[in-house]
Amino acid sequence: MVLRRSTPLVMGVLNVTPDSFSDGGRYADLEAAVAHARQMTAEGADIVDVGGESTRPGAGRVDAATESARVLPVIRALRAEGIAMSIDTTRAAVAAAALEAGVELVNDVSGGLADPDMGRVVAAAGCPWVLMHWRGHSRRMAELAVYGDVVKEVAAELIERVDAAVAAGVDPERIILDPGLGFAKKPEHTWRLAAHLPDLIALGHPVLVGSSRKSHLGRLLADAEGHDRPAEDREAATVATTVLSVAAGAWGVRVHDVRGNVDAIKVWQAMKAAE
Ligand code: PMM
Repeated sequence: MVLRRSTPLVMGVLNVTPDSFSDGGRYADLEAAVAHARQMTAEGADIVDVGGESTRPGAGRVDAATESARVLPVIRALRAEGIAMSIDTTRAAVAAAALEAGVELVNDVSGGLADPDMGRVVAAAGCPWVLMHWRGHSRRMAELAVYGDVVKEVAAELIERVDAAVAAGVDPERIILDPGLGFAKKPEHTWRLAAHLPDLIALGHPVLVGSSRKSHLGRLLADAEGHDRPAEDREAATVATTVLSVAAGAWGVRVHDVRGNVDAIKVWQAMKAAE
């Protein structure tokens, strides 16, 4: 995986958890997980993001042994097929085991806050590290969604995480930022961050955007009775956010349905090429 890219990166989500909010349970067994990763790769995913702990708002935690037991067999199987992978974890021990088993990037939704050892593990591996904006574990997320100016605060908190990563020995050239849409954010915060993506890109690092199927889309597309649109029915809206993100300069997008998003990026590229 190259960090300096001419085309946006597409990260395909592979949640090996029984309870993720949008695809929970579907890829919990090894065969199904491997088949889904193969399919995402065939559809154009540049990297498959393997996660063993749900970050669904309100979700409880699993222990490190359970998390490792979920992801490592999948990582080993995908490694054997030459599929590029990231590990979606906040735990240094899980990241270290996943790196050892063949992942090439650490995707840490806590931006290094959840585990003080993460910086050391990433620095030792010399791998890229996605630092996502985060204020606390899923159980407490809702009460932490309090901002004056969300864009300024997220930018400042991300810079703090970059400084901590660099202090731990991580190469700044290998740090990717992520606004953490939906994490300790109400829909209005998420929309504001999405609208101000260039302010985060201006911090000087590649920016990854995870908008796929998130609750701000469910709320936007609520039915006449006020029920949010279910997660699996937010695909067209997700694709729209992908186009808007890459047009605003995002380095990559993290998505569940790879095909539609890859198609959309191709449309945007064709337009760009014809300018
Ligand atoms: N969102 C989720 C999980 N991991 N990682 C990054 N870098 N950015 C995100 O926005 C993000 C993430 C939650 O979504 P899921 O339960 O569908 O995986």
